[in-house]
Amino acid sequence: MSFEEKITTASARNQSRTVLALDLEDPDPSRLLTKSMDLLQSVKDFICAIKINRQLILGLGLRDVADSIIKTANDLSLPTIMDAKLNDVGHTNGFIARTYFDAGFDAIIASPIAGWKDGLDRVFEAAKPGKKGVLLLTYMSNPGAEEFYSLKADQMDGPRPLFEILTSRALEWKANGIIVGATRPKIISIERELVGPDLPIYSPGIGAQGGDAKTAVEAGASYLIIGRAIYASPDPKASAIGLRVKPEL
Ligand code: 3DU
Repeated sequence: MSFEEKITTASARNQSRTVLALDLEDPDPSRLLTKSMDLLQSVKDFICAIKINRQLILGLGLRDVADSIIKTANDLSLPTIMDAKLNDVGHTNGFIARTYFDAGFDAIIASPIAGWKDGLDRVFEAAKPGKKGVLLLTYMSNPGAEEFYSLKADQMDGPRPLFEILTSRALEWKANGIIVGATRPKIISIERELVGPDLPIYSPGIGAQGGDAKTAVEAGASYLIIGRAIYASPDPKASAIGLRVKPEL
């Protein structure tokens, strides 16, 4: 099954658009692993995918993440996304992407800023054989993101904001999704208009960063990336249920 088939199936099964950001912290690796696995077990029926970033890889090591979290996710039929925010030249991008895919990740997040030639091309090449997904960051959720993503750049048809150019490239390069902060519902609507109805938009920044789940979906988000609003809640399971936005909305 491709990454897209896996996430669509899990989303329909669990009636959820939530991608759990498993960003727990603990200086003790064995406690970190236990906390992560416990959290996963408590919310598994209310999410459609798991996103892991370098924070957890640094704490546990790739092998342990693969043997525990990715294995459990596979058993639960939940796809895993590696938030590598890849942004390098081709050969290291390719190596890093292949290493994560070989460890079992179903998709990877990259920044489109490196451009195609000898940059992003290698990430897409690495994704092809295993039908893995490539998600591209087109507008971040933090306040400082405006400094660059909204900058206007001259194009053949006049000046356009950088985020619109990145979004056009994501379509051209056949990315499996784009990432736009939930803190900016207006930008989500503009990007939805640009990409049409089919390309999934993943939206982080719900709760702790001020974004709202329903507003983001109404603006055009397909999936919601949620971390602290679930794992830092006194009752993660109840929060995961409360933040669930059903796929048909
Ligand atoms: O704010 P939260 O705790 O829900 O975490 C959001 C997650 O999404 C976190 O893993 C972060 O690395 C990721 N993310 C953003 O927050 C903002 C972006 O623009 C892209 C990814």
